[in-house]
Amino acid sequence: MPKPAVLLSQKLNKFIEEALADDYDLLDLPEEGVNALGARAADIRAVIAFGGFSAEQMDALPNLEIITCPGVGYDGIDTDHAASRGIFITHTPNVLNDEVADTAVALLLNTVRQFYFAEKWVRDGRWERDGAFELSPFTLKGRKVGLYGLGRIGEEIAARLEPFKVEISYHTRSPKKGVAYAYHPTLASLAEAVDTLICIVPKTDETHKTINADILKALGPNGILINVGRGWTVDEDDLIAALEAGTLGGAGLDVFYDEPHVPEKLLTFDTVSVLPHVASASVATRRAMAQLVADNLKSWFAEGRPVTPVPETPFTPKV
Ligand code: NAP
Ligand code: 8YV
Repeated sequence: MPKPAVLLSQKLNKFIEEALADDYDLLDLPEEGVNALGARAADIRAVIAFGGFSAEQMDALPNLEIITCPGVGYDGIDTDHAASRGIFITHTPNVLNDEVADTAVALLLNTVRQFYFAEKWVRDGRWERDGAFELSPFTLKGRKVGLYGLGRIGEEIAARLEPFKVEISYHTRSPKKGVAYAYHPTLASLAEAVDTLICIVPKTDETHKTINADILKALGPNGILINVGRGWTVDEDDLIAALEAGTLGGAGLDVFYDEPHVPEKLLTFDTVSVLPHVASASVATRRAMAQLVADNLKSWFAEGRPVTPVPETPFTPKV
């Protein structure tokens, strides 16, 4: 029995190849794209893709059965087209919740207390040379934190924030059962009620640039925006304008609109903390994500059922 051929559409998680090497015939996506696979295109039964896989790419692979996304966000993978072709999509929910929630809290503290700049002060020898670092203009104490998104990761962020004694509320499309935090039916009403907004919603048509000038202004001059969801959700021009005008206090960002590009202007504010999309990027968590990719493929090829399919491709057993 030949090993199933699996196409790696990009190299993001180095543990994936390690987890799949023994059981699959692994192929790299040619730089010229799927059409350059030639005769091998017909062999491919699975694709590993993060950040997108189009209908056109799927159609170049006539025997494609499953696309496994090594991340929880599977935006850019054409779910409708996959469903119409009977192609399953899987992702890696839950195994990264803790890491991403930890990062959100770290980013929040870094932003309000300017710890990056404080550490740089020491490393640059300025403590000894120039004296004490400046007082941070913001504090976490007494903040009202609004979560835009209260799913798997949002809930973990909220749980971590409880001991900080901040007031927590949230906005999602529908109220979450069994949750005591105050619910806001719109993002605008959440932003009016809080001074700190944490974004952890997926990239969808509905969430495009929803964090705009009005939302940022509502957070106010003491306001802080934290984004660990997708850069897609924030209007970066509006964010820069709000920071420049002082209508928003600061921002902590792990994700950007056009990664890896980060608008240069954002880097000029010492009330902005930036990370290169590393919320899940620890060895332990990336290994767990790679293992879940492998588990999905194993279960699919052995039993015809993936472990963690996305909701748009509801599970129907192959056998
Ligand atoms: P999840 O469990 O599906 O939660 C998504 C939450 O967003 C839910 O509470 C959902 O509630 C809400 N939501 C969805 N669409 C909305 C809308 N239009 N308006 C308001 N709320 C909306 O997903 P998750 O596992 O927590 O992950 C969330 C996202 O985080 C991922 O999709 C990914 O993009 C991002 N992420 C980023 C990193 C990183 O490295 N920075 C790592 C992991 C995940 P309702 O359905 O009730 O609206
Ligand atoms: C990673 C993510 O950057 O899971 C997501 O949606 O954005 C992050 O965990 C991604 O999985 C890269 O492998």
